[in-house]
Amino acid sequence: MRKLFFTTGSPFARAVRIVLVEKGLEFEREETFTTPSVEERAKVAPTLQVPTLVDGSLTLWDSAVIIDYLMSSYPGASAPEGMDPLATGYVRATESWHDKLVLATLQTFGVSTTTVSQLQWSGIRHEENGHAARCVLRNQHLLDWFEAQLTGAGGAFVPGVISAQDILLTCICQFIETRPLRLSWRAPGRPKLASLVARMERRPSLQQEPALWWEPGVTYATAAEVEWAKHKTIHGGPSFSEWASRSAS
Ligand SMILES: N[C@@H](CCC(=O)N[C@@H](CS)C(=O)NCC(=O)O)C(=O)O
Repeated sequence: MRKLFFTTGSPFARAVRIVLVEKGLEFEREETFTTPSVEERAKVAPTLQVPTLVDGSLTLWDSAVIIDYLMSSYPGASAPEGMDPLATGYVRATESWHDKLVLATLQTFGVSTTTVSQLQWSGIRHEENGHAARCVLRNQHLLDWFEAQLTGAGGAFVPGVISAQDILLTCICQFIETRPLRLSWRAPGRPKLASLVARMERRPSLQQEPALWWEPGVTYATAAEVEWAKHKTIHGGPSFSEWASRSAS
């Protein structure tokens, strides 16, 4: 049986979980809520990071490699009724450099975002730290660039299908939205991005594998964030942005 090692909140792992569901592939969940010891993690990947997929004799880490592997190795499953099918490949043969550039830039967006989150765990708020503040600014430049790459009013990286790029961008945007990071991906100048996320949210695979919230040992929280966290569980409860807008009105 194939097995996925992942941490509950990871947007990278969520993209992999969604591709597994889209492909109709069963998998065993090796999920951790807290950060295991270096020794434990080193058994799973030399990066000390997950997701890692074990499929038969193959062990792969890094979401980009895993998603490429899944999309290239397994036949497509039928799309949910009335919805676009999953793309047949990780990148298009005719647009491979552009598609790879978008995927690499999405990785940078994911790392920039999880860095802000990881620093918060350690009590370092982006408002008070030069590196984290630069990650926040980088994100705004990246989001504008992604908006420019999306095509059609509905917003898609690859017309007519759900691509790995669509999945990754949605996972990172929803990661931002479900946490008290004081970040935003929404802006009036990004209508295609808003359409993409809204469309993806309706897809059964994203609902089956929701954005999960878990941050071990949070030390940074404001009173509002602590109050919000009381209503939040790993598998449910309001996102921070929903909570903040409800409390403001
Ligand atoms: N480039 C990697 C990033 C994976 C990653 O950052 N994983 C985080 C969870 S979101 C992790 O395992 N962090 C633990 C650590 O860095 O020690 C991928 O796409 O899989």
